[in-house]
Amino acid sequence: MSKRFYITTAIDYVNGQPHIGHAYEKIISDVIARSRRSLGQEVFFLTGLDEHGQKVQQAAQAEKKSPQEYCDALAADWQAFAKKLELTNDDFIRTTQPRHKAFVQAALAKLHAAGHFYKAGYTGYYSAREETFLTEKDRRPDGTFDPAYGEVVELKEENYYFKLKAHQQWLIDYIEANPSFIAPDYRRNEVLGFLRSQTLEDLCISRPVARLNWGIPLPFDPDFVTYVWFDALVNYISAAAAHGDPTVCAAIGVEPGPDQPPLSLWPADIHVIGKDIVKFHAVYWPIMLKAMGLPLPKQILAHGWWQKDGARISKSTGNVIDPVAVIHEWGLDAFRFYVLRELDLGPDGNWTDAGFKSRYSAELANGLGNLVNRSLSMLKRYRHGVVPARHDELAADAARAADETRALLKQNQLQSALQSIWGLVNRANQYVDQTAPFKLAKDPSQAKRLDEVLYNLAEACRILAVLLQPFIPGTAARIYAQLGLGGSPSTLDAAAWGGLTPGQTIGEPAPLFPRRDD
Ligand code: ME8
Repeated sequence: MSKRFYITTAIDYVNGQPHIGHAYEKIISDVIARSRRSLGQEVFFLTGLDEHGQKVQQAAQAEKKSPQEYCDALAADWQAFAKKLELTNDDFIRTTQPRHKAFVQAALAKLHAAGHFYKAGYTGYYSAREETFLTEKDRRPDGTFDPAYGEVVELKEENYYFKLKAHQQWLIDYIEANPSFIAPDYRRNEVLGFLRSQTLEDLCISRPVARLNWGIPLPFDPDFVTYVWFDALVNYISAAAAHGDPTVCAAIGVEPGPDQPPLSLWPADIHVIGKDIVKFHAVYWPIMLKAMGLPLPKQILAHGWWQKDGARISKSTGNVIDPVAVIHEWGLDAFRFYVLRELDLGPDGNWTDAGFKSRYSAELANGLGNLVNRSLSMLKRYRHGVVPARHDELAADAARAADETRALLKQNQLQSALQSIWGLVNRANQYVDQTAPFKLAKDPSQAKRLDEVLYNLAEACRILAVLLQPFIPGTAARIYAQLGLGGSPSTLDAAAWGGLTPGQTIGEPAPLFPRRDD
């Protein structure tokens, strides 16, 4: 049983509709998953929903629904959204599924039996919005708490705590010894800075049922439910167990799920998450895994946050971007392309409608779209759509783009890979202008030269489809269809020059990204 490349996303809270930030994270993860498949790896891509906790309970109450009814209705929308984005996820986990709940309880029972928890009283401050306890240290200089915490109330209650302190030095050593564990580097440095300067507080892993009952009951004390983050993080391994992962099943002592043959998934290769939840993934999660006797994921990859017109996206100020509306108006691939091309993996991004239209027009309509359309239309017009004899004038340019793309995809450098691919788009468009096939067509003595140019252009289009497949798979399939090739490109190996067979007839050229005046 060979281990699959296992990639996960954050699981989203089901307390509203998906927004650009959710879409972005899932698209990045999908591109990485598709890239790995195109590099020949077996992949398992997991995404899903975080359905427990106070936020969800409150949102359900506001709609006068039971939390489960509320989650079921929204989960259908979110799953439809994943389809709309054409995500190639292999599973979709919901933390209210029996398979997940039973696993969380098994993990809690194991940790409890091994003495990792203790019960203690607490008096202090609590933010319901962030589902987190606050201390005096969290106050701002003027004595108030950040408005992001919402209403902060004073609480006095007993809870179960997970001993974190004892693992602090081990975690520092681990992060230092494994520089690629947290990416990008500046996030790793933030985590190290935090761990070196502050003593870890033990993590409260329960909530009293009297205050919050929408959660997974602690298996060893029915008066408590599991803290939503403890429940949520475990999704990465409960899903692995559900598919029979032997490492996870053995560590927690659960029966493997029904998959035959069972899948080997853990440790995850990449957890893709947003910058706001790095502490949960790079501090709490590694310690939880260590306590459970499991290896750590290979990488926590933290992306930045989108803003709109330079301001935080917020429903109350109205500066939201509805991904479904953008996709409806411009098409899925225009949306996927923009978020991947505009924002490198790490820093924050700024969505502007003008920026979106400008990339659509320059890079998609006038760049890629124009190249494919004029190349194939000329082949149709001048050669009845029959591919001429092989010629290698653009072969070196195509090989460079393919080599660069391959190397960049291995490092999850998605934006740079697109830049490299557009190097070939621009080169091929320039080649059309330099060779002027429309002029060659008027001169019968130039027939051989015209054949050469048309082959180079059609083959460059084919290679672009191969390279673009992980990013804009629908467009890649359309280019293939217009070239008269079946299906869609599957592996990057197909980017070798000369794949187009002379004598073969192409399909019907049609604009990929129609020019828009608005
Ligand atoms: O944090 N730009 O869920 P969530 C980019 N359930 N990314 C954004 C964003 C923005 N404007 N807003 C949110 C949770 N995100 C937990 C995760 S994982 C075990 C549990 C990202 O719905 C955010 O950074 O609040 C996170 O990675 C993801 O969307 C889900 O956020």
